[in-house]
Amino acid sequence: MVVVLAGGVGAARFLRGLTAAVDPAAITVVVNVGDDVELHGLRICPDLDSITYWLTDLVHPEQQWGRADERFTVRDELERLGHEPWFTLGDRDLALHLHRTALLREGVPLSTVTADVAARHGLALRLLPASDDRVETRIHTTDGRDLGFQRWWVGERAAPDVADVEYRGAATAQPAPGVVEAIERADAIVIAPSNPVVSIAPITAVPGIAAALRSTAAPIVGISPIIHGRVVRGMAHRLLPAVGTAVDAAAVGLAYGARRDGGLLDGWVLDTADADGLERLHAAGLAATATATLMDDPELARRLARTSLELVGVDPAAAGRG
Ligand code: FO1
Repeated sequence: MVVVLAGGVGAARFLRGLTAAVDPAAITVVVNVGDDVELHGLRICPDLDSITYWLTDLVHPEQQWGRADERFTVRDELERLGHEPWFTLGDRDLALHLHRTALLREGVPLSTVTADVAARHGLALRLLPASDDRVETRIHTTDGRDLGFQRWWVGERAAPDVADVEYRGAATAQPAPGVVEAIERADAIVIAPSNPVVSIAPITAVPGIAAALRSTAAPIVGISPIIHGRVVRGMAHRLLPAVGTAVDAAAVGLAYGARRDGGLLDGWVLDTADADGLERLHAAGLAATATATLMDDPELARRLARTSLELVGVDPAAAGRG
């Protein structure tokens, strides 16, 4: 069984490759909930939804979030009712938020709601939110404001400089049911090429998850979300400096750290453009390789998934039987 720690879009592309290399029934994805936002009384889970829409070919292909073939009649009416449309919710997407929020209001845990939605979309792999508790990524800006992640990223286009990032609620959050067991039983754990600061860190900030990652016998391999000093998508370059990490593929791997030094990783995968970083990674006790990490097509993503598992001695076929 393969466990993947995942955020949104970068992870979804990788997962499309992983499901071609490993039986989806043997994949558990632990998904970030720090991006979640409450709007119009609805709980919106961008990372869970992006992965679901991507893997079921429902995602809006250019945006890579939200639904394709979408209409915005509700958004337009809300605007007439005085609601500023800073966060675009299409009609089809809204149906999911209404469905999820109604179940949450009845006391159904987010993990159960997620399993329900995944089943209705015919997802073969298992999606788990990192926690059923609220973990909220807050951006503290250098001009003294405390912004919800979406307000900073979407509302202000990531313009305000970042002083630091807070994962509010993480310290007391419990891993969602199944997360610790999946990590303990895994044949391999993959840190997807997601944003280290706002996608992966809110997951590992949950104490029970960090402890399970430290104690599991499964090897842990990550893929750099940075290629040649640049993010593939999103805004990690605006956040890494705020947490003291250079916008550099090897630096991110070293920031996650080698397990022998109490860090997270056994292996780190760089893009061929960053092969000069391999030496630093080996010196830190990490297995490391450089390969094509830009997942422009499913075949490249499949090869990347295989290379990542093989780097830490895991045969994708065997992992698929776990
Ligand atoms: N991103 C935007 O840049 N603008 C939006 O209006 C927007 C709306 C939105 C609605 C639902 C959803 O699931 C995602 C949405 N996103 C939007 C993307 C979102 O900010 C990102 O997917 C993640 O939170 C960052 O990875």
